[in-house]
Amino acid sequence: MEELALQPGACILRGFAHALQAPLLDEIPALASRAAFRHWLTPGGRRMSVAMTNCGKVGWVSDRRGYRYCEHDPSTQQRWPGMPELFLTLACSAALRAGYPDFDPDACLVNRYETDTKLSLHIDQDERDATAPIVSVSLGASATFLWGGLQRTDRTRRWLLESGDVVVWGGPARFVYHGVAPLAAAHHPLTGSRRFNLTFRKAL
Ligand code: MD3
Ligand code: FE
Repeated sequence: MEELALQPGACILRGFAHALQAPLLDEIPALASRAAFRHWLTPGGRRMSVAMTNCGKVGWVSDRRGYRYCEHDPSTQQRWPGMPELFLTLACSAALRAGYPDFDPDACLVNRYETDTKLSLHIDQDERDATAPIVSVSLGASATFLWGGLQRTDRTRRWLLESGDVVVWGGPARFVYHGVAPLAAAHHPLTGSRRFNLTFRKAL
């Protein structure tokens, strides 16, 4: 397995989840049947093109009031589905491999991309514990990941993320601007034209 240091604190574990692609994807329909994918509104009132759901103790939500983590799904008032054991094991083993032996994620954001779906440049700053890393797992169609600097205006580099790639971001890389370029039309044997991304966070 190839391990690439993007910058201090960030590394790509290429193919780290290669053998788990199908079992990880198999968990998603059961999660989505309890907490459906939806397009959140940004605080500015725009509908996000990425469809999202969550599992774990808390889930990331967005509406006109802002971004935050909630224990309940606002569309059903139910708790989010629990994090599947396989998700947790994978996230913790990737974090360990990247130098974070004590990762204890309580939130997993599940992102779904279709052709042309994008995620604009942003930083993840709604989590309480800035010392915990974020672990991201790419599944299905490949995407061009945009990775910038600590300022929104810093130049961005592009990186192709393929199914089974895992990225761990922490330390000095924790608050870098990042995003995803519009998804190209593609065909993946397990997901068709779709891409899924799991991001594991310590939110509380
Ligand atoms: C760098 N997701 O959910 S994963 C997100 O592919 C998000 O769905 C993208 O950005 C996706 O917030 C990118 C890679 C990633 C995730 C979190 C990060 C990179 C990060 C947090 C800090 C720095
Ligand atoms: Fe992000």
